[in-house]
Amino acid sequence: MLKKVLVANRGEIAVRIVRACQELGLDAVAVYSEADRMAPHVRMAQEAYTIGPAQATESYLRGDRMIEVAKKSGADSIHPGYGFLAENADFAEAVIAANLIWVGPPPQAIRLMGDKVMARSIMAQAGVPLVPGIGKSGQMTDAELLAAAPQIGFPLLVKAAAGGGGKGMRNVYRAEDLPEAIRTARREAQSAFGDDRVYLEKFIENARHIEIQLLGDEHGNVIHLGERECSIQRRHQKLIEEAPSPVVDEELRQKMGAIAVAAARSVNYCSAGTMEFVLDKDRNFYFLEMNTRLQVEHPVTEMVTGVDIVKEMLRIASGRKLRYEQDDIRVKGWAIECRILAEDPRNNFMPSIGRIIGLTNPTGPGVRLDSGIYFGSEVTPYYDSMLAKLIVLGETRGEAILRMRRALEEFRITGLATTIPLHIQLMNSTRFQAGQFDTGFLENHFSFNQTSNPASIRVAAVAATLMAHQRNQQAILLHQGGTSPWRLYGRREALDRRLR
Ligand code: MV4
Repeated sequence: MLKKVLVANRGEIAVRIVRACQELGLDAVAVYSEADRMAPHVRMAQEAYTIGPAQATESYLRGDRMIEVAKKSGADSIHPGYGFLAENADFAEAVIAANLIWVGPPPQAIRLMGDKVMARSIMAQAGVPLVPGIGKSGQMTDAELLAAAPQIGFPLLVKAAAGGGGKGMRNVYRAEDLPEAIRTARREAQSAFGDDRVYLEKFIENARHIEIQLLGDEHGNVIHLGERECSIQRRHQKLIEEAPSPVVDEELRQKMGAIAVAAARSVNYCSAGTMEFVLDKDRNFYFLEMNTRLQVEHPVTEMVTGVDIVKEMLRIASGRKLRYEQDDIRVKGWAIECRILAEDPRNNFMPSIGRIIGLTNPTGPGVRLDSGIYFGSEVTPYYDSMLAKLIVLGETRGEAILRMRRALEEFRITGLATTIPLHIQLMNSTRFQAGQFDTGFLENHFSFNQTSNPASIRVAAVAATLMAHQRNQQAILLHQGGTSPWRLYGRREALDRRLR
């Protein structure tokens, strides 16, 4: 078994990995940038080492420093978490070359799946249904792409071969717009990935985004842990995930799961991985891409299956066999995750930065909080805006929604704007409650309305009444008239803003 794991990450996921190490009796080594000296992952690990300035390129993206610290600290392994170095095949190879254990999939699997055109052809070989499309591993010229487009038909998507997660993606509804879309997609892909290869896919409109969690060991065993529904997102940033999906029944789950498992086996996949699919209105599913890492939303799967995915990754990296066979896996209950972001839903999701000057964390039955913040912590612009993930488990989807709403109302973060009010409104929305949404829901069918929280409206009404009374008293004392309704309205607005 591993003995000492370097956690090459920060924030909530670093905390999550340290916790898994602790439960397995492993020592955890934290690394931190100058902005993260006091961070929770630093305090929770057995040892911590500074790795450089706040900018990620000078710290959390420095693979050489990670390996250096692993050697210096006597760690035998590195867990990359998600983001940063997690899907960097060169880094994974360097870790292995340094005689350390890489807690993740084989570097070659990362490399193959990182090339989305390659991933398509491997999946096709394994019998996975693909969105109709066109692309080859080498460079395709603009002329070849334009010639292929009519076979696919419109609308279609121009996607970057080196992309993923929607980066460098362009929708095209008319043939005459294709040349320009190819040019901009190439330009974007070149600057983001240093690779301007693009390919075309039929655009499945009003789709749902469903993904299958996989686990494989080094002995050829691969299982799936069912699906996650990830359709509630904004600009390819997921905001809410749930497991199971309201539109996937046991039959479809087994069908998608079996296909995902067969595909993973065909590439000797091991560790944790996820196959992403789009599901169309008729519940046909098509492969999108494979993520060769632990995902942000893994907790919802943990909650409904009881499998600790991070501990399982650490065991698998130690060469152990999977502790589960497919028949051991049952989906029980309903889990929902809200990503709590330091972004202002009232102000076009502008990032909010500052110090957390008040913090009440939600607790109670069925509530899990994976958080990277603490009272007094500074939220800086250096890293992504996710502060915490609030996860609930209910017996039914209805119970999970009510529980999430309750937990969101308990959750008080003062000092910066967060997405908590937006999440409360989503939990109250009838479309969400009915499970009637697709990937366009948040941007097309939902508008954030800041006065939707009944509790704070009541608080504001009481406060405004008290204030009006006080002002009247003052007015009487000063022999002035009553408070102007306009002033009262302004005060109420200001109070409302302060309270929320
Ligand atoms: C698609 C698609 C529909 N048709 N591909 C987005 C992220 C990346 N993993 C691939 N994505 C998609 N690829 C085809 N052929 C729908 C998505 C998609 C999406 C598209 C527009 C707006 C929001 C979206 C959310 C999830 C997935």
